[in-house]
Amino acid sequence: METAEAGDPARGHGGQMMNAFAQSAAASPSAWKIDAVFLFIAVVSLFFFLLVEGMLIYFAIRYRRRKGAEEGATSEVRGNFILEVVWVLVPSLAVLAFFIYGYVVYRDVTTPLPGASDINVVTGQFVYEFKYPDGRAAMNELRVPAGKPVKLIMTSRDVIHGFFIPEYRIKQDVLPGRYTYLHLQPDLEGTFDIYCTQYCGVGHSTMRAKLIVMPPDAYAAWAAQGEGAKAAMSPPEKGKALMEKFGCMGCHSADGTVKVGPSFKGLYGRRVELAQGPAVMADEGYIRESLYDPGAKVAKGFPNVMPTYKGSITDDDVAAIIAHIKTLN
Ligand code: HEC
Ligand SMILES: [Cu+2]
Repeated sequence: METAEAGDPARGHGGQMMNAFAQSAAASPSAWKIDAVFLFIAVVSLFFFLLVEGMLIYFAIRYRRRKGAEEGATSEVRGNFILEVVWVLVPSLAVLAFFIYGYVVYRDVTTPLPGASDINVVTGQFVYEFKYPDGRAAMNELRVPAGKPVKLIMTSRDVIHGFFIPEYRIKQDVLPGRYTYLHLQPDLEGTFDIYCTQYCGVGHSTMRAKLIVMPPDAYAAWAAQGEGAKAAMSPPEKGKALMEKFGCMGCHSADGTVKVGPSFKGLYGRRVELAQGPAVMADEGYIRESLYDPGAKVAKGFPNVMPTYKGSITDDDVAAIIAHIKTLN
């Protein structure tokens, strides 16, 4: 397998542009998909630019005022129905094609990849913290095995940050108080830059991280070696302990039994019918909201009696609780 190094001097120069396109295309499918939309829009726009400007210049020269020419020697054109229909229809169709193609690719790169492993990302001024399901954690270094899709579940503990992997052409804001996602398909081994794209304070320009795509066996060795360094409890274990401590299991169950509230068994990813309004998907954002603002979306058929845990359960602990609920599927 090929490898890439971020900041490689052979890339990024104008003459190497096609090379850089090829390199990114190999890095992740999202890169060539987004490049293809960009190139399509650029080529169609270039065609119309040359057509319109070319005709402008041609007519300006062809029909310029000549010395000694009689006034009114040029025929007076008052309109042309067919031409007008064509110049309204053709650009409209082109713009519609940009929209449809762009939307299809957008939907594609924002759809979860089958078999992806979850990694939690917490941003803060001015660092990225990566948390793996088994309890490993790392600052500013996201290590993943090549060829295996990854789902990043991101939130911020202070202000809005960005998460941009230029090589993959994908970017997502990271917000305090809610979860946003990025779906990675790391195909090419190597090191790639991650940048913050929101002006988040004085240290913004130093807010960078590295995506390190490793050969699967080297990744496994790295993960095993991190075993000793990781926290005493993995997030799901911590989540389970917290839920016992906060008395959640008095109203909820892990085995499908309905008590005062719904069971957590199979909750994650399920469609939840609500007492008010349409059904929602039980994702990270829904579970978090259930804890902080339980009355906002009340599950159908249940009383609105769950207390709020805002102020008593931190964002880190919410992530652990979510991790535990996921294990009950
Ligand atoms: C006093 C009983 C009670 C306690 C304690 C309680 N809940 Fe709830 N919970 C409910 C009820 C009733 C509902 C359904 C109504 C609603 O959506 O608000 C619910 C809904 C939920 C939902 C949405 C489930 C779904 O199927 O839509 C989640 C997630 C949740 N609770 C998590 C927790 C967690 C985690 C704790 C502990 C930190 C907890 N609850 C403590 C009663 C409780
Ligand atoms: Cu930032």
